[in-house]
Formats: sequence, structure tokens, C-alpha cells
Amino acid sequence: MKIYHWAICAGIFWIPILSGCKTSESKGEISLKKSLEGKFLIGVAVNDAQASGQDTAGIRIIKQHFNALVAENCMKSEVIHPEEDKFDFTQADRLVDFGERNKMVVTGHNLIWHSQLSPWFCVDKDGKNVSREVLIERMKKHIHAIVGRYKGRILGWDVVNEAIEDDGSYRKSKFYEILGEDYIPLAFQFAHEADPNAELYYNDYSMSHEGKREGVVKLVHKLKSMGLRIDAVGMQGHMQMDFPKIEEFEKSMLAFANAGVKVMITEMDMTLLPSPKRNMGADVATDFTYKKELDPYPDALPDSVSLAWNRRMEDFFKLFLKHSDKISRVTIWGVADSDSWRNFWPIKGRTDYPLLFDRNHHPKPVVSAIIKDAVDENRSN
Ligand code: 9MR
Repeated sequence: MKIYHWAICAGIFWIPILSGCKTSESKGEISLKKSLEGKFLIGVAVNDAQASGQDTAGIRIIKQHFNALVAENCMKSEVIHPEEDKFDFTQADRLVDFGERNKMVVTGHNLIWHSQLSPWFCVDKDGKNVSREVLIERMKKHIHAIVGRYKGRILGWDVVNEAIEDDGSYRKSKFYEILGEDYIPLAFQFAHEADPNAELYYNDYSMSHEGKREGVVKLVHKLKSMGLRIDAVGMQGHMQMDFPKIEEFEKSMLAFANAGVKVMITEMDMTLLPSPKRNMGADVATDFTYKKELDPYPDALPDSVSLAWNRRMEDFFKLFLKHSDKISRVTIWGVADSDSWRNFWPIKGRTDYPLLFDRNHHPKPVVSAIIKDAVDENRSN
């Protein structure tokens, strides 16, 4: 692994720094955001320990390498709108301030999602589904309050999250149960009313599935034909080592771009742990029992595994560079391995290695590789 890293570093800076290019990066001389300038924004999901200033090692990386951020959790309805008449903007305000202080583009995540949904949202005090009229009014109030509060400060919103199933059909969420397909155009309409300048996105996982690809393309056409604003499709990008095939992911990127929207990779990470199922997707409700053999690297990673991970991650970034004209942002779902939700999903308490920075907050070899690939591409253009 060290030799691979040396080779990458030496290629650009002719300095064989076996420690992971730490010296030059920590001086701020090279960074992801600098090398990717003019290609796409490079973002990161930020948690409250970072936005509130506690995680200083994480903050150092965020400032050095990223020019965009998204709220990992603090804008989800159960946090920001815990009761019908009560909003809690404490964490979200902190996050937006943090982004502005660090001159980062801020994305809001998310407005309408079946998961992490405030328990009151779709039901009455007896737990029965509310009427169509009541739910529309609640959605309108929710979206207007949140989007309105950050008007002009947030570039764009994941308006609806994870509404389409792998086969292209609509997810049978509470929103769908009560409002049918209408809830999606309504959400986009309300978000646009609240901040006409904000970009609006549809965001989902497992986007390389043919069925989902077609379902999402259909949705984009539908919103456009209704005269509604939709700027981009967010492909979450929660990858596995054997899924998806890069070509399938590319097909979806091209399909969305052909539908007339920008493509964003919104939640990039890649697990290298054995999976209890082939295509895991990212349904947070999935939960499997812990088994030691499914947690093979609790202390350290064998070089061969690390090498394969770094190579595959680089291959994805090569794909993003190839299609940078279609991509507006690539966002990594967390700063360092220890921050990642992958350590808790789909099995709690495992040790995973899905992000670009390790548990010591050192860059993995792929960071230098991405920088080199971006610099090389600039030279050849
Ligand atoms: O990373 C997030 C994790 O900390 C939360 O516990 C979880 C539930 O809110 O959500 C994770 O982020 C999800 C994102 O909001 C939507 N796509 C799937 C992500 C991973 O589950």
C-alpha cells in the first residue's frame, strides 16, 4: 500500500512521502477542492460535533479539502420539526453558520422523507392517517418554514428523498398512502415558493438499478412537464466492493443528464465489509444480527484489501472526472472512517473503512490519486 501511495505522490510532487503525503497537504498546498476546481464542487456531510467546533481534527480536514457541505442529520424532520407547533433550528443554524464562515456551499438535506420522519407528521392524535388536506397543509408549513428560514443562504435542497423503489414503482410511504404521486410535485412547488432562487433536487440510493433509473427519469420528466423546477438528481452512492458495476452507475448518470438535469453524487462512501445481502442499498430500517465473521477487520486492514478499496474508489472518481460537464457536486458522506454510519449499518458495532480519511484523520492513498488524476486532466485539456 505504501508503495502505491509513494508512486502516486511522487507522480505529482516528486517527493516520496511514505506517511501519506501529510506534510504537503497539511500546509494546504494541495487539496481536493483546489485540484477539482472548475470540475465540480467537492462536498462532505457534516455532523454536529463538527459544526459546533468540537471535532477539531475533522474540521481541519473539512476546511482544507471541501468547498461544500450538507447536513448529515440536523435538518431531518424528527430533529428540526419534532412537534407540529415546534421547530428546533439550533443545530441547523449552527451548520449553516459553519458553512458560511468557511465559505462553503450549503445543501439542505432533506425536506420530505419517509424515514426519520417526525411521528406526528402524517397522523392525528389517535394515530390515524390525517386527511389529504391536512397533510398538504402540514407539508406546506414544514417546507415554507425551513426553506424560508435559510432563504438565500442554502444553494439547494434535497426536496424529496428515497421515494422510488428499485423496480421504479413509488415507495408506499405514508405520504404516498395519503396523497398518492401528488406529494412529490407538491413538495417541489412549496420549496420553490419558499425560495424561488434555491436549486431543487430529487435524491435516492441504488440508482444504478435499471428500474429505479427509469422511474427517476420518468419523475424528472413529469416534474418538468408540470412546469416545476428541478435542477439535479442526487445519486447517493453508498457503494459496496462488488456493487454497483461502474458501467451501470455510469448508465444512470447519463440517463439523468439526458433528462435535462445536473447529476450530483450526494452521499458517497464505500463499505469493504462482508455484506449480509448482495445489493444492500441504504434503507436505514435494515438491521442484521452481529456475527464476528462479518466484522473481519476490527483492528487494522490488510494491505491487499486497502489497495483494492483505494483502486475502486479512484475508479469512481475517474468516472466523475470523465463526466464532470454533467456533474455539479460530489459529496462524501462523512469526514473520517470513525464518523461513518456504515459502522452501525446494516449491522451495529462493526469497524468499517468507507471514507477518504482514516480513523487517525490521515488521508488515504486515494486522496492523492484523485488530486493527481484531476491535475493530469487539467494538463491534458
Ligand atoms: O448518516 C446518517 C446517520 O447518521 C443517521 O443515523 C441515519 C438516519 O437518519 O441517516 C444517515 O444518512 C442517510 C441519509 O440521510 C439518507 N440516505 C441514506 C443515509 C445513510 O443511511
